[in-house]
Amino acid sequence: MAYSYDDQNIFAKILRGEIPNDTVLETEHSLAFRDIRPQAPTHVLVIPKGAYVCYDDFALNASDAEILDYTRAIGKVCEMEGVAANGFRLISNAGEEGVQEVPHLHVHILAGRSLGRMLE
Ligand code: D5M
Repeated sequence: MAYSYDDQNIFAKILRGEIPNDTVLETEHSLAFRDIRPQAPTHVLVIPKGAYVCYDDFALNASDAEILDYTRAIGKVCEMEGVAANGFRLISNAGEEGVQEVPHLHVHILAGRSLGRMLE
């Protein structure tokens, strides 16, 4: 599916420096910052700097360098936040039924409390 990217979305504005964010990590192709409505003691969003709407858009259209950088950035934030010891959850909502609020790819890193079962 071909996605059209809305460059007025809030994460595009964060990437352009138009609104502030609580940065955790910045790499060549990725930015990680704390979620404004945290659902757990650790709640970090990791986004690619490129204009990708959601995971499949990114995975199919980004360069190898962007994909490697983004994958590693998620791992690095997990390491920096020390979430491996007690566990964590990665979530990436997409589209209407996935209830994606911001149409720029983001992975949520959630940790610091028991997150409950999502799938049966
Ligand atoms: O989740 C989008 C997430 O983005 C949601 O958890 C709130 C967060 N959000 C929205 N605006 C901001 C700003 N300005 N800074 C940090 N976090 C923000 P979704 O997966 O799209 O439903």
